[in-house]
Amino acid sequence: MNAVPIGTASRGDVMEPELLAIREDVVEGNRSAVEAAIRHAMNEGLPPVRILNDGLIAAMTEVGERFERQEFYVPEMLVAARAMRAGLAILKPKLIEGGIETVGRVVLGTVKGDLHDIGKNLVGMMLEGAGFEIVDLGTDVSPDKFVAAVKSTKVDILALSALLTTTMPNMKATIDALKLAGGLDQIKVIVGGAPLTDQYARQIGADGYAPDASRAVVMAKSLLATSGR
Ligand code: B1M
Repeated sequence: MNAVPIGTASRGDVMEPELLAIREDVVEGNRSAVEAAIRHAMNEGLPPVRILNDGLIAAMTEVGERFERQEFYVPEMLVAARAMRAGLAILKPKLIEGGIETVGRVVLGTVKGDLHDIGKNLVGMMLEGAGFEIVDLGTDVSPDKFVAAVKSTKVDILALSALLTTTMPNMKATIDALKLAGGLDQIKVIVGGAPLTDQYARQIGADGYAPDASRAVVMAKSLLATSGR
């Protein structure tokens, strides 16, 4: 592999040019270039998790920073997000490779009022890769819709995502609705999303919090283990 030291990853490693190209193409919202760059990085043998973390996710962090500095507006965020999703679609089979046996069923969604779904989709992919069966309700999901979904089928985990401080309270509303519905105490609730903290998760009555998709898998597995599954 051609690892030219033209950049540095957050952990101080040498940043491969393939990853820098992915970042640049996502930030520019150049979908076809992102697709080509992902394929190239995979062909060069870069691990899918590095392509994800140091390429795609790093690019979206940069997009968010530009938005904060008012160098980017919603349309730029949107095209960058579309480019990232196109790249993720190519990476997905590699990320979920190895998941064979169903270890539990997860109902997943982004809470009401919130349209962000890239992180949620990643969580779904990683859980799928770990052997979970995923029922993805999408974005802007009301508490009632979550409750209806967990009632209609046997569910082990309810996984809620929120990216906005204004929609975080809808996680609590969903957990409250679940409690109110009754008879669903065996369902473990995991929450996550950039503005969340472990403390907030505990405050709203969630069973677990995960800061990223891989730790969502660890959390989901440990909750099932402690519930005796
Ligand atoms: Co939005 N947006 N956005 N946006 N957007 C943020 C979140 C923001 C931080 C940008 C900023 O100001 N720096 C800011 C929120 C501020 C706040 O509330 N704290 C913001 C804003 C303000 C808005 C609007 C209000 C803008 C406007 O209209 N004025 C608007 C709201 C629309 C709505 O939802 N009602 C809006 C719209 C949009 C787009 C539609 C343009 C687009 C979303 C496209 C899409 O998702 N399909 C968008 C984008 C792309 C972003 C940023 C730039 C990137 C988000 C992203 O995809 N990150 C974002 C800035 C940022 O986060 N850097 C921003 C990559 C993704 C992999 O990370 O989603 O954090 P993330 O997921 C991670 C973890 O959080 C975690 O694991 C994931 C993978 O490791 N995780 C979980 C997530 N869910 C989890 C669940 C779990 C466990 C872990 O368990 C269940």
